[in-house]
Amino acid sequence: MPKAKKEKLEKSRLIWMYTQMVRIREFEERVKRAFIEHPGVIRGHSHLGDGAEASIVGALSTRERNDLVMPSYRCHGYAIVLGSPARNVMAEIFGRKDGLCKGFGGSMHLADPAHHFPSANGIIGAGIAQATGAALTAQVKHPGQVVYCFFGDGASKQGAFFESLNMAAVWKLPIVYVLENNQYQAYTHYSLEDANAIAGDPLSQKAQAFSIPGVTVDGTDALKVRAAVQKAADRARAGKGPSLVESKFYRLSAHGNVITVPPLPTQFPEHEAIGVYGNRAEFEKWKAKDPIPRFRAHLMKDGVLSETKARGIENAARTELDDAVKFALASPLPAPEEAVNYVYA
Ligand SMILES: Cc1ncc(C[n+]2csc(CCOP(=O)(O)OP(=O)(O)O)c2C)c(N)n1
Ligand SMILES: [Mg+2]
Repeated sequence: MPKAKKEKLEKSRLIWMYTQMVRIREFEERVKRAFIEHPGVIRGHSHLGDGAEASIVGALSTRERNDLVMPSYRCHGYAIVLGSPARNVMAEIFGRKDGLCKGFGGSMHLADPAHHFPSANGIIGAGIAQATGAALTAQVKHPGQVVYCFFGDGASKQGAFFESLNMAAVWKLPIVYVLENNQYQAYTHYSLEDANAIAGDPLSQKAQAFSIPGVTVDGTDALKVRAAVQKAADRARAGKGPSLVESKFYRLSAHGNVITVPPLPTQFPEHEAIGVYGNRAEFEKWKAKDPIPRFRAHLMKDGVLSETKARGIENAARTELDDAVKFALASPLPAPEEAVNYVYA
């Protein structure tokens, strides 16, 4: 490819990455706000991906057209990056008729097969087994297709993780396992010293048990995630089997938003106030590494993004997401008689 064309392609990809990161953040901000501005509109839990933007977009930027993506229940960002219209994703979280799954899935069970997103999963670790099954189908029926499987640090303790990685390694399945180490498993810190909750740090060393590549990357740096996941995807596509990429970042919000009736007493007022479970010093340390301003500054330094262009992207995302909320609020709830539709067993 001529140099100029390659550079142009590179530039448009970087701008695409920044745009998607901003869209995820704006989306999640609106979900968080909905719990305050429209209490009761979102039923059940809703888990946000702020802090994960570089990890999500860095990984997904390596995807080829037919590759499948299976995130955990912290899944809003994946859907909108893959192409599901933000207004339908928002309507799904609001449980509305115009939702991605007609209002039957909710925040944790988004699915959009037309956009290569078979389903998310509320059961910790279950998606790892499902994605591994999808990779077996890919190997048998769709040569060249790679499955991207995302799951948390907590999920890497589940039996499904060990069984799936064993099978994928033995059968050399075309799958990339992205372990999203956001440092918390609900309210428990991942580190051995702090909580005695998980053995082995870095968590990527679990790959050694299966003789597959395992690497830990700075998950607040979109380009570092992209490079590691690209290597893993190339390997999978070449028929050499799975890899494990541990992407380490920080959950910038609380574990999940939930409206309970009656409301639970606030057990940790300090943490609730800043939206996370950890202490303020820890939060501030990681907030300083917020992936979005970092990537913005990087692109501006390299001359990829101007202030005007960046503001244009940010304003467009705000307009898109304000519209998504309006659309979701205006959409009706599904009719009660529809409750038994789509029930197969
Ligand atoms: C099998 C199972 N056990 C327990 C839970 C309750 N639970 C919900 S979230 C969570 C923590 C998951 O932590 P992690 O895998 O790190 O994902 P994160 O929320 O940090 O993205 C737990 C234990 C569940 N949903 N499924
Ligand atoms: Mg976690």
